[in-house]
Parts: sequence; C-alpha cells; structure tokens
Amino acid sequence: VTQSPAVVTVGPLMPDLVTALEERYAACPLEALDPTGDGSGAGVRVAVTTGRTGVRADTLDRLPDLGAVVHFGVGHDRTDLEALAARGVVASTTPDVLTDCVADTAVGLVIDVMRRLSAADRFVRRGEWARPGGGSYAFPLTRKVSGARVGILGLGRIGKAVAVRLEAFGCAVSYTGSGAQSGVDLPYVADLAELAREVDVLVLTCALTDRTRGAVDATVLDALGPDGFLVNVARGAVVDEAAMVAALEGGRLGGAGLDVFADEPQVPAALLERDDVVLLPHLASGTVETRAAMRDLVLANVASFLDDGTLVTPLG
Ligand code: 8YV
Repeated sequence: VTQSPAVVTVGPLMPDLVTALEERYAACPLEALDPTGDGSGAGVRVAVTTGRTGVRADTLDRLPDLGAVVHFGVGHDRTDLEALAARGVVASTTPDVLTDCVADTAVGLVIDVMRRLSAADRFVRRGEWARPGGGSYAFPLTRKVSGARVGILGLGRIGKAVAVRLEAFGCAVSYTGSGAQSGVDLPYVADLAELAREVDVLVLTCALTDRTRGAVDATVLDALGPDGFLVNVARGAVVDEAAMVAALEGGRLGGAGLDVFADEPQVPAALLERDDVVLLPHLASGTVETRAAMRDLVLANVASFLDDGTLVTPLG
C-alpha cells in the first residue's frame, strides 16, 4: 500500500493551485487515492476544494485522519459543516480577497441588464444598427442606473461593497437579511417581497443556506415586477429558476443579470434566446489578481494547518 499524501484535492481546482499543491505536498485528487475504498485515504489531513464541489459526509468516511477542509472561494454550501463539526474537522474559506471583484461584477450586471449592453452588442454584431431603416433609434430605450433604487439580499462583505459602489451612482440602497445590522446606515426591510416591491433592482449577495434556498420565489419576482431587475452573484439556488423563467416569459420581470445558476454549467434553455437577461459563466471572482490572492490564501491555510493545526481564515 502506497502512503497517502497529506493533502488531497476534491473537485476541479485552478491549474496553478493544483501545481503548487503537487509540488509542496505531492497532493493528488481524491479519486486517485482510494479507488477500492479500502481505507487508503488514511493519512490525508487536508482536503482542498471549491464552493462548487465541497466535501460531504461520504467523503469524510473515506478520510479518517482529515483535520481541515480548505475552500478556494467564500461559498461553502456544498460542504456538510455539521458532519465536519461532528468529527472535529475545521474549515476555511477565502474571504475579503474576492470582495472587490465580485462586487464589481454585480455592478457590471446591474448596468448591463438595465442598459442592455450585451444585447446592444449583439444588435451591432448582427448588423442591425447599419441596416437601412435602422439607425440610432432602432435599439430600444433602456433604464437609468444612476439614482435607481437598489435592494440587497445579504449585506455581508460583498453586499456592503456593492452598496458602496452603487451609492456612488446616486442609488438609494436598502437591504434585507437575517436582521438589521448595527452600524449600518442603510434602511433595513425585514420582508424580502416588500423590499422587492420597493426597488428597481434586487441584488443577491447572500450565502446559500436553508433560509435563502429558493427565497427569490414567484411572489418576490412578481413584487419586483415588469420594471424590476434581478442580479445574482450569490448562488443559483437562491432563486426559483423555473419561476424566474416563467416571470420573464410572462413579461412580469424586467430582466435578470446572472453569474450563477442552480445546475451549473447548465443554463435554462429558455434564457439563451432572451435579450432581457445577461448570462455569465460564474466568473465574478475570476480576475488574475483575485484568483492569485485566493490561491495564496488557500496555500497559507494549508501550510498553517499542517504546521500547527490552525487556519488563517477559519469559518465560524
Ligand atoms: C469561485 C465562488 O469561483 O467564492 C465563491 O463562493 O463561487 C467563486 O469565488 C469558486 O469558489 C471557484 O470555483
């Protein structure tokens, strides 16, 4: 029986992170470890994963010596934290380093979906601008971003960074979540549907939890209404996707800017043909600068845990 490495990877990771983990710890993918389930996962102390894969209880069964789950990203909804806690396994994420880029992307989606920039780009590429009878009035009018009323679901680090940015656009920002936050000078609206009714655009920056799963349902979408827009940089499952498609098709929702989907990389087919949606491939944290910082923080967490059993950015 060959000796297991101290570190395994669970799910796809950024290539230069994989290389660093291989070089430093001879890390290998979980699947390469224990093909027969005979316990050869013994000796593994750290599992490195992303919010898209996570570590579930059945994986823990295969790694009896696991002490830490290190996430590349802030989302950890696919990791079974209760099962981890029951075994004394700790977990880390990469907070702060991705806040700017995710907030930038949320603002980009707000502008894109309200001003229809991506749709206008397709209009130009199709040659419709230059078409006889086309001209500058052929593309439909859009909605004004500056001064718009913005609601934020989940005013954590990222939600606050979105608020700061949109306040610079003269937007009136209010928020909802698990309670009004002390020290926050923005109106808190306890009920999500009520918030949706009051705003022009609802931005989702919350964690996916039992409380937020499916929270943006038909009632909330109808409250947002035909002149309202939804922007999601959180998790696809926060939205009832079928209800969102139905609302768009029924002309009951103005548009949606989406970086995340319930079943990535699948995107509901009905959305692909629509110009009132902006569809991104879960890229919000995906800049050279931020991904390098996330990689370095993952490596720092792994090194720290193997060194003295502590994490640099522990959860909870
Ligand atoms: C990453 C994310 O793209 O931080 C998160 O929760 O979803 C993103 O930053 C992802 O974790 C990497 O796959």
